[in-house]
Amino acid sequence: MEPPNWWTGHSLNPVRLLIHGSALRGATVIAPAGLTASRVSVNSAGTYLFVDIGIARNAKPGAYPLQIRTGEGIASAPFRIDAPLPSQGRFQGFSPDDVIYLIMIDRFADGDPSNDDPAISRGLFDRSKPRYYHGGDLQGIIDHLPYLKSLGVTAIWMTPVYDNTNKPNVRQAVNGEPIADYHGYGATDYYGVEEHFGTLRLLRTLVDDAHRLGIKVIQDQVANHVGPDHPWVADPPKPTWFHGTAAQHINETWQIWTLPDPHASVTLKRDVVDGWFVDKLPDLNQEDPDVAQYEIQDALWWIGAAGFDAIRQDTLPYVPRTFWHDWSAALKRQYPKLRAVGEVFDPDPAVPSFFQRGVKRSDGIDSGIDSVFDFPTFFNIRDVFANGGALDTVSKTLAKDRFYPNASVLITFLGNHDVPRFMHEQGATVDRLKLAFTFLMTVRGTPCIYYGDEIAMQGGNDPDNRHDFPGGWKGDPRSAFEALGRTAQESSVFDYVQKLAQLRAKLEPLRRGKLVDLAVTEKTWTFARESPAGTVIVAMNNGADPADIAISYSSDAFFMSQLGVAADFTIHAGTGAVRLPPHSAEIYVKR
Ligand SMILES: [Ca+2]
Ligand SMILES: [Ca+2]
Ligand SMILES: [Ca+2]
Repeated sequence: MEPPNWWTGHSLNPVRLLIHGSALRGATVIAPAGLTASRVSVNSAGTYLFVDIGIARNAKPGAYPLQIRTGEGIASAPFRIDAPLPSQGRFQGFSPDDVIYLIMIDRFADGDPSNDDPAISRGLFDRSKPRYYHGGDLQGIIDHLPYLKSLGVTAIWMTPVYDNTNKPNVRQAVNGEPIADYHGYGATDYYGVEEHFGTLRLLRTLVDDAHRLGIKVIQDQVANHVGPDHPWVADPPKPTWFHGTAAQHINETWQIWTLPDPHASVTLKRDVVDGWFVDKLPDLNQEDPDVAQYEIQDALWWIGAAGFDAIRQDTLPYVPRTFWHDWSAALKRQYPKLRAVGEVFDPDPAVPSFFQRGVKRSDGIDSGIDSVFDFPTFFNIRDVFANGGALDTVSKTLAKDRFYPNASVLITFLGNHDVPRFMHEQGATVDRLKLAFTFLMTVRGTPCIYYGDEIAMQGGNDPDNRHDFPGGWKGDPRSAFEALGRTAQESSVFDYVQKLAQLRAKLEPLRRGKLVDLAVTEKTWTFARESPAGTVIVAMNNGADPADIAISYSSDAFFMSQLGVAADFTIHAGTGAVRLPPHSAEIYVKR
């Protein structure tokens, strides 16, 4: 029964249930008092039944079992109406006031060794294998919320909690070796919590505990595709449920730049939207209204069931924009403050900007999606700060903020679970990582920290970029969650990021101020963040030598340094000067 429950007073009513069973052909549905059943349809295999359930305005929370009748007999299907979770302190969205922290659940901390190798999915746990479960779970995150709080994190984004396959994933075997879907991106049950991670009840505890500490929780959702082992693949609820079948489908081309391209053919665009991701992941057909409604309800259900504040949508461009428009509208109708951010993996601002809400694009559609990840500046961060590229590359990308309906809400980041870690770059050093963090925490947007980057963790391509956080497992030789357990290098980066987060929290212009470029060269950059609350100036030296940087500013003023890297300075007759060590930055507050 999907969903297993719905809520009183919900904006989506009736709710369309999908019931899985056998011999359902010709079935009728009888609803108890308080509910009405209509629009019944059954697939030709008799294995799936859709029914619209209307909930009376005065219906009370409780059990409302449905009767399913055919000529062969009667079955009872459990269904529940619940009172909604109080909205106070939930469904809060996110904004540039936040600092987000991305957690790969399986790799962060093992708070409950009893779920490491559950009976139902025995054999997928092996810490020596980088593509197997390692034991990290929801309890591990709960246990380390105080660590995140102390770092200055105000929102966590966890990789998906959906139940993934209980068997080795042979279709995505690497070098002939099956893998485990420990990452969560291959749902086999859109209404279940992965048993390696915990339960729905524990998920709600995590969200509530985080909220008590002033930390929001962003759910990672995947509407584009399911895992290869989803039962729908062998037995679809409708013939049009997926784009094609496992045997016959389009292979996804990844050419998402064709979607805003005025010259791309219908076929090119269709291959992006209808293709199976990596040729393996069954692609849902959101143009079928039953699929669209199923997925909209599923999104609403997780928010309502767990009390999440926001959604991160995986593989956003691979889903029709009409769907995102309807999906966003349905979520906002029920949760007006909820926010969604989409993954649009492209270095050219012309592509991610196409997917942000606020304007009807060439296809006549406003996606409704609040924000997108800032992949263009991510690529710049690597080129410029890790590898010594010209600093004005960044300014030139920021100049393209004009493409976005609202660039101030983009999610900025210097690493995530799909790319090698910053410290893996050829030119990376701790100083350069700190400089990249300074950029992240001082430019426009909402910064997102990938777990472990705050202690300069190493790692190349997936899965090498997903090592276990040191100290997250019983028996680990040391814990980087504790100051005393960190190496000197880890402490140096952690303390610096913590300081940046404190400054960002304290200095409103760093979060909400207008970004004003003052001067940029190949090696140095100065910019201001200006808001009614004040002015902050950031100066950067990306060179290998100390740099004397002239700062032009409109009025005479005294600027105090905040990081202790360089001295204070004064603006006289429109100019001042600072001296910065190699690969360093300073933040100045106007007094
Ligand atoms: Ca565990
Ligand atoms: Ca599972
Ligand atoms: Ca698709």
